[in-house]
Amino acid sequence: MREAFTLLAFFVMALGAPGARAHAFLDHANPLVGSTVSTAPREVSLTFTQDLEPSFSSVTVTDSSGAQVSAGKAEVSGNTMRVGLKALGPGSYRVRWRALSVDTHTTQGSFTFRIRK
Ligand SMILES: [Cu+2]
Repeated sequence: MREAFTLLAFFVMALGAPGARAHAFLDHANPLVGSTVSTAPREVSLTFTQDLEPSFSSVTVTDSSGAQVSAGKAEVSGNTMRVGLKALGPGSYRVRWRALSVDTHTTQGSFTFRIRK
């Protein structure tokens, strides 16, 4: 019984701890982070661990020369953010994202993917 109470107290603390699971981190991406794909993707889509605030979340994609290849504005829906891409050739591309989660914390990061020749 004593153990059960200790365990319960631990769970309550874990659930109540602010910030413990509170930031929007990148959960997964398509194309996958660091991947090499053989077909040029038409969009990049990012899924986060928390819902995003659309007005302050963004994603841009650049080629190896730094030129922007994302087309238009990022579209946010729930915990997913996507952006269209121009027609891409073989090469390395960098995705940079910035996310404001509904708990008002900002996170940002970047990763690359490659399109095979
Ligand atoms: Cu947070």
